[in-house]
Amino acid sequence: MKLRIAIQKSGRLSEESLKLLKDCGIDINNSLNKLKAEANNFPLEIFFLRDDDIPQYVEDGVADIGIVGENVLLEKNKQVKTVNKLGFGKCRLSLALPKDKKYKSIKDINGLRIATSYSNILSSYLKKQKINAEIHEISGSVEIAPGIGLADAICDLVSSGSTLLTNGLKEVEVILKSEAVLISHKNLGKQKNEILDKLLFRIQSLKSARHNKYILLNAPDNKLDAICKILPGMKSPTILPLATKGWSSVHSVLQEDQFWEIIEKLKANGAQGILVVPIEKMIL
Ligand code: PRT
Ligand code: ZN
Repeated sequence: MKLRIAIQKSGRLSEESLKLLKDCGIDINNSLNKLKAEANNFPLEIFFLRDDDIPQYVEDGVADIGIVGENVLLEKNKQVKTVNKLGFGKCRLSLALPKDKKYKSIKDINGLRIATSYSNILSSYLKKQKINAEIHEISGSVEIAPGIGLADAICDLVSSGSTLLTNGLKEVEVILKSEAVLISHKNLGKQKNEILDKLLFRIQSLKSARHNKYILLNAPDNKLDAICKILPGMKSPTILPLATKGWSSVHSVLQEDQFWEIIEKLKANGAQGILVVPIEKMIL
């Protein structure tokens, strides 16, 4: 029994999707082959598809799981389960206007023609906001629509904002924040669920590792109590005596979001020689 995963064939999510599998220790055969590949050391088959098709394939059960942007998932509105957010492919779906057009509130969108590839998401957003606008669905190069007179505004994905800038547009509302997610067919069955659980366990270890750092520091023994109170650690910090009498080395794990705050407190409490190293995998 093999689990079949659909990932984007070539595009913004391809490299990171393959890297995720690789970081999970999954070795993929001939990924250069256009449509399909197999893992050597994990019961996984990989299908390379256009991102737009992935939700449908997973709904139909042609693929068991898939990696796709939340933007595509929401737009396609297929019956699939979202299993996990993956932390890459981050972007937002936004409304943008020509930069010299006045904008105070969403009401200014009333009556405009908006070009987008996301007509479903946009129309439900406009409905919720009680805005009446005309949606022009186009499949690509949305950002040029106002310049050529096709539309007055656009609704498109933004990450750095440079595409908007070079096309003389400004972002006025964020409709959706998106990142890549792992989706699955609604009823995988026992055996496939077991394989998926194995994969999820590995993904979770990578995600925990990404959010944590390993920290090593030296401290005088009389400051150890204070320092241990500052350090959260997975259980409690490891303390090893140094060759220099009266000093110890303290090892622990820190979460990235509290990182600087804790480092400052540690320094203030006599910690020296602080080293911070990335963690590759973290099994909780
Ligand atoms: O061929 P296929 O259909 O598979 O690929 P695609 O061309 O439809 O998709 P692709 O590869 O462009 O994007 C795949 C997914 O990456 C999207 O569905 C999003 O979930 C995610 N993603 C993240 C982005 C961006 N960032 C992004 N910046 N997708 C597209 N863009 C485009 C945007 O459309 C605009 O043209 O990049 C431009 C804006 O970028 P900035 O940096 O200039 O703001
Ligand atoms: Zn696409």
